[in-house]
Amino acid sequence: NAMLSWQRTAYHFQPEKNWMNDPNGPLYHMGWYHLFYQYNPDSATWGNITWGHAVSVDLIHWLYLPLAMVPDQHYDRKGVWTGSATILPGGEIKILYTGDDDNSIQVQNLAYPSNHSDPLLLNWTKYEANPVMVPPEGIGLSDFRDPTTAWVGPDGEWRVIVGSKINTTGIALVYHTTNFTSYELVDHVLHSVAMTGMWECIDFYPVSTNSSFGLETSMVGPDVKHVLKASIDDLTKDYYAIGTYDPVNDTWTPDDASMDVGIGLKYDYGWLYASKSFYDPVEKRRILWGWINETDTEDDDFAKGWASVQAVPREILYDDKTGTNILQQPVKEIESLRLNSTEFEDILIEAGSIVPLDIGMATQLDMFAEFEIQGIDSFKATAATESNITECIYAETRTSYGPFGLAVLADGSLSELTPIYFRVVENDDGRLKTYFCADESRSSLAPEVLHTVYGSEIPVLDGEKYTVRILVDHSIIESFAQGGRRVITSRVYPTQAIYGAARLFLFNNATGINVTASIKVWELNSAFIRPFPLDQVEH
Ligand code: DQQ
Repeated sequence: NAMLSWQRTAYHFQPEKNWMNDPNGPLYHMGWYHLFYQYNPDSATWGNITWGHAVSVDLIHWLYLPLAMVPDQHYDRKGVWTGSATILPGGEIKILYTGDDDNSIQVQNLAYPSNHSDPLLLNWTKYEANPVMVPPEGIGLSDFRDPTTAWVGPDGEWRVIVGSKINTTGIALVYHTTNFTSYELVDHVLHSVAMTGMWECIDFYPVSTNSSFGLETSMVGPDVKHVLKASIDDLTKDYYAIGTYDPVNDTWTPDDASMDVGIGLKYDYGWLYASKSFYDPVEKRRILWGWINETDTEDDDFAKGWASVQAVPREILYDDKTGTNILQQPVKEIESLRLNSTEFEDILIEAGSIVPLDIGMATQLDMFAEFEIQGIDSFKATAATESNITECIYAETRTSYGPFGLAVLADGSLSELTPIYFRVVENDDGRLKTYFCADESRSSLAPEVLHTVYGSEIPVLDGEKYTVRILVDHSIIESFAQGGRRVITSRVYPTQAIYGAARLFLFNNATGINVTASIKVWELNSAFIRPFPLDQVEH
């Protein structure tokens, strides 16, 4: 349906057509970044799941390759589900993935490249004696999936985690292996959290507390903490916590039990699910992939002929300023798409005003904005306490200190707009706290798509301005506040704010304060995402 073609993105990874979900087995090999993904080659809805495959030299421009794995064995006939890659010290690649078998039992399978010296890794061999793990006693036959990247422990054995649940408690089962073909279940879980339900797509990795490099998955040490992430099936959200890993006993303890996995922080307060990270040995960084699911209807997806995109890959770091969260930033390579830029300095946005920014094309943007509240100290004494208006509200709701921020993918008459904003609230003790929000209630005139307000409280430290980096790509808005302490991905479906009609505005809906903003906006080029010309090259 050409009527919906403007929703296609220009620099996000998505297949040419049909359905995609989780990113799988990201890895770097012989000059190429490889991305695999859950893919239905036949339709724009979930089903018949295979592993799609694409490669890139820079994480931005992608070449589609033939399907890497299809459901063709008794142990994966109902679907080649999510899995991860492990690169052994000698460079050998092992993939563990979940197969939905002939009897709809979830089992873990091993696969490896048929030819390691092929940079494109075109052909994959499934291990002849698959499956290598079956649901252990006490685990539901359909509650056992998504093996992680393996890491090696102090005893030289490899560890792999598989997500599951027992009743309503989400759990991470740990297995040991020395050869990737036989596995021993550890007699206790790595971690569990009551009432969080099935844990899908677990990710477990170290972060450095004293450097700005990412860490290889097996790294442990004094300046290392470990992030545990679970995709909470019941909520369709990726939750993480920072904690300490004991590599001898294979247990992990969150720094703050009240912010444990599934009840504390989310990677993304909008739409991002089933994410997976990998270590990039070239740039010594940890990169996160995540699936941005649709929030329109299945009929809309059939009309478009495709569903879902992958988020722009993000670099992950520990936030040593707060010590309580990770930071996520789009990989630096995205900057190679920047075209002309426009800069606005110290723009006054008076209480109750909206300021258009004359930037030309506004459907493919990268921007960085800083906001400062004017005279907050003198105002504070008289402001009414509004902390009972919780969290994120409609952007047009006026309160003492906001909302203020940017309205993106807006049309000139503001019939459609997506406000990305901050809102400051005075606590009972007189201290300020900040919310970071995205209001999708007016993103689209289409009635059938989701219209929700998302967001979270966000740490803003003494002396910091309110800062946000925003990427806009036709129907996706990814917003990273305070250096990536909180992220919101908005999946929006404008019908008016499209092509040349899309605009960008600053706004301040506070009743009591003026705000100044400085903002730099870059137009972004489109990325090349197309089939690999396999017939034209030798590989
Ligand atoms: N998607 C896969 C599963 C995983 C789920 C199936 C998460 O392996 O648990 O497509 O989105």
